[in-house]
Amino acid sequence: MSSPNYAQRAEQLRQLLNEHNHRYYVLDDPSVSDAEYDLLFRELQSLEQDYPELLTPDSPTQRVGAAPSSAFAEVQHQVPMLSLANGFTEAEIRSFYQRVLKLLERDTEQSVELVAEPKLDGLAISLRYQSGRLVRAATRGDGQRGEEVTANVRTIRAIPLRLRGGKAPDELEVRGEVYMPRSGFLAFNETAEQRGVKPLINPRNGAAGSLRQLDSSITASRPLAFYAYGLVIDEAWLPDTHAEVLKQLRAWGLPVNPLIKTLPGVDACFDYYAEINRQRETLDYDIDGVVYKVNRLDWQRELGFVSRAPRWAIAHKFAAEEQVTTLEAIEIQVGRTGSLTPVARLKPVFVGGVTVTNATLHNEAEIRRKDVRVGDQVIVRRAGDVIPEVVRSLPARRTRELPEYQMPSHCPECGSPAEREQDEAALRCTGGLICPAQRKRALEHFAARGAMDIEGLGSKLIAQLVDQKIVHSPADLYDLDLETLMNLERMGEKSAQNLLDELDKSKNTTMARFLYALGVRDVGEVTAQDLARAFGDIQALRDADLEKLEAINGIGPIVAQKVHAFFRNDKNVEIIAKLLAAGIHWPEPEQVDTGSQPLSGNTYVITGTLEAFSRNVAKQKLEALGAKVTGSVSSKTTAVIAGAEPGSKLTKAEKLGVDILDETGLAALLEVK
Ligand code: 5U1
Repeated sequence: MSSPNYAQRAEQLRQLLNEHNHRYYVLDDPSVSDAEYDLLFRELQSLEQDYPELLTPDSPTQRVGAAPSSAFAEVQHQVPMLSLANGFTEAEIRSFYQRVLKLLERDTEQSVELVAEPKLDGLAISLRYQSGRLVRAATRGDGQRGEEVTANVRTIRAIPLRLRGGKAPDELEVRGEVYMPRSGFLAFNETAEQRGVKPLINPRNGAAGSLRQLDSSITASRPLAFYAYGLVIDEAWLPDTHAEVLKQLRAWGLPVNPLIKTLPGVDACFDYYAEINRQRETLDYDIDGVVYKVNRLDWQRELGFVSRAPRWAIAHKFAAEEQVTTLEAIEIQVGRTGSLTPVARLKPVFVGGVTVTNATLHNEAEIRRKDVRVGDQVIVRRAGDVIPEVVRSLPARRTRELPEYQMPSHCPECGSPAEREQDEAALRCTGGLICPAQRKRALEHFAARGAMDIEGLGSKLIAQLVDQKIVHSPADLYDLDLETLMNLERMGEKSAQNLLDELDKSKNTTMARFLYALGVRDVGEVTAQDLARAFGDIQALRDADLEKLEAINGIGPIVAQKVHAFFRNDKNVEIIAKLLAAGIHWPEPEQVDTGSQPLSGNTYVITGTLEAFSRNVAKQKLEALGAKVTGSVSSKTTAVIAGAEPGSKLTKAEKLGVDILDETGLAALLEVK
């Protein structure tokens, strides 16, 4: 063959192999045997070896993996990877649907079409395609930032390296689940021992472990597959419904689960759920429930999100796995904010794919309600990744009288009295930071991944630092030196130096991470981001009064109160000052939206249908001017904006004497700029 002919043959082989992959993974309709596929594959491989100029990055031969990398780079998701709210019962799903109807201001008799999908127990992944080519793959991570696993994902044959159909926009991200088929998992484990490799624990662990290999040739040897379920794309490209998105993904050559179905409303969900549950054992992949999504994308946008979960979707989970075991003891765990949580120490039992030895008992009221006593036979439940819990005891199996469990009157760690705060189920240690357990938990939280991300500062090391009275507060961490660290157990010079380097590295952070790391009660990662975005610097946040805090999107009165109190505590202020003096810093804020904007401090509620734009767009416009837009009317609401056919919010506003604006009023408001 002449050289142009070799080029032609290589292109032909690439197309043939891609076609066979597509038929096998996407259409589930292979047209050649594995041996025939291998023959074509080897022909292309040998051509590329002889004529390296023929090799293209998206050649099917390039799925075999590359040289080991030393670590995964962190990537920021341009659009966060969301999680899903869960429901277990029919009532919970109906209440999700009622909420959707209410937020969309539709009558209870009207319906909203839903798309129902099996919920895979795999690993969420985001695939970026540029000009139709796979350029980046990232894990979900904390939803905001994940790990770059492109080299590994390229080895998964179900994922096209090049989109089919030629009609894709320049930039798009596909969201979906990487999973290990059960058949692949079983086949891998069957020969694992004789190949001298460790068997995989379960398909989910197998998928996660395979994707996190530094050597992608190991990933290539693992049986992984993929189903796409979402798309991040410029809005102009989007069709009207989620069902059409899935159709488009399929047309681009991405595998989409064939069991996905569009349903007319909530009633059909339960038949779908029962049917998928019936099929569950016969599927070649693990699922832990089904997902329902509002089909219309404009309604999805209107419904928006709470925290990190969309209001337009819910996971309907299958009943968790349960087992019976013996409760050997109840121990008390002291949390970061002093909460005393009873923990069951159990005779080891295998539930939901893992061995469980501890399970939460939540609080004293739950122990009474479940009638759980030390020595009892108890039912333990584990659902997905959730912490195992004791469901109830089996009193009929008691062979002797067992005493009721009494919660301690004092903290088992520091001896301070335990108290119950008003309206709270949890008992709390009143020792504050005198309590070594609270101090340890606070330091663990400070060092955690979503917070200051100090690698190497784990709970064992923190325990030593606190017990030896070397570290009292997070600020003391930045005073540590090589000599002090080297005197600790299991600490050589290299690990000590690594920790100092990590501490140094952690000083370059973001305000949101820093705020989250401080461990203010009820301030999770999302709230910390809201606060950071609104204030931009610590001094402005410290100076904020309750009213200003409550005016921030996402901050309610309870959280505002906690934040306010935290910054009025001298000890906290002193620790923050010391941390900042140690060199903790973050980039200058890009945009500060409090106080300085025309509608700052104002709260609006929108009801009914607006003519000029959707409620969601109106909300965005108001927020851009510094206003807060909420879903319920109170005496603090500045005004209710009422469009056509307003809902009960208008009646409530009238009752409370809250101002009411029509669309003209809204237009005037938006012109205040
Ligand atoms: N099938 C399916 N799984 N799953 C998981 N769809 C789906 N959608 C998700 C997640 C977390 O999230 C979107 C609703 C944002």
